[in-house]
Amino acid sequence: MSQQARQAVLGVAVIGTGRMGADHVRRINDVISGARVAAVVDIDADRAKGVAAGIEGCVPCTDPAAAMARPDVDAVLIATPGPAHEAALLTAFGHGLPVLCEKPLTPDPAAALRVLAAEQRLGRRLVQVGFMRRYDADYLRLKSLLAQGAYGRTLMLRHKHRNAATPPGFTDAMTVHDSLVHEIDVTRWLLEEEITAVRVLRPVATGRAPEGLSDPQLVLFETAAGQLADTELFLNCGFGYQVGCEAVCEDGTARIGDDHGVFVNAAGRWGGEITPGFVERFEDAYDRQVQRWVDAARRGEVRGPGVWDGYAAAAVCEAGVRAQATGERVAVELIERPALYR
Ligand code: ISE
Repeated sequence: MSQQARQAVLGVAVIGTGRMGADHVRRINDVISGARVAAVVDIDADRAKGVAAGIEGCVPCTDPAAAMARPDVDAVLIATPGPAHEAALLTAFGHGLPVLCEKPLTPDPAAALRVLAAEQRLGRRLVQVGFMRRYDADYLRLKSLLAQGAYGRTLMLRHKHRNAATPPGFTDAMTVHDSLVHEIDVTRWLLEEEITAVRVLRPVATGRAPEGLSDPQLVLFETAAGQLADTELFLNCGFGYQVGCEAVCEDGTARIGDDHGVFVNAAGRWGGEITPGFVERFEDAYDRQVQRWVDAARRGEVRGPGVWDGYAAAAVCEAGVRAQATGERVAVELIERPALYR
């Protein structure tokens, strides 16, 4: 990117216009500053045209490579399903474009390692991975408390991750790759330690879970420093969206994620509303994530969770899926962290 382009509005190609892709197009267009949607890509040409319509100067494409080759494209936001990420990332690397890649970086560690090797060959970081909880105000507060050692050393994390219902076709492996992956990232980020082993326990399934899906599940991570982090993963709880975390430290505990919306007293009762879904719960975090990415890209920098974090998450997911299938404690295998990511 030239110095001139750095100061100008960033032209973004959004690859994939499904639920998250379309939401990011809206965000870049209506919410954040310093960027415009220069191109949208979808294998469904009509869908791409529909999303591009009404956005000044936005070109609809069906081929990611064609969009990335456009002279008005300065950066790429990848929001296709995970298996398509590797090819799009490598194409972006070929053009030297900064990327915001929705999670997962890749579905498996072998593909993540190929991306890691390609980025190392470039010798600089180009990718921010869409682990949006790192931009959520509550998680940021908890991170800062733990980093300051406000309550002494952190011994355990107790996560809860509840969704009202899973979308059709959701599998046991997806409970790890799509949902638990957030606790994997947040655990590594909050504790600044790698996860070394995973165990998964499966109690009797809720009647709300589709046939064959293990729900709820209780997951236990061990870290390199000997801390434990457990997660209640309950993806068909029926009543709404609840994500939270309690850090158990030597001199106290700190908890985030209780709903803090409007509190009502009426008709002899008190109460409030439960957030319906992750788009609403993490709206501000998504906005902040994309704004930070745009700001950094305009300065010619890449910040935030990167390819190493995406690779480490994929390695823990692989262990998690094996732990689910075997009921055993499964050790996580990681390569040594390369200098680019230290
Ligand atoms: C979804 O893909 C997300 O990223 C949400 O944050 C998570 O709560 C949900 O379980 C996933 O399916």
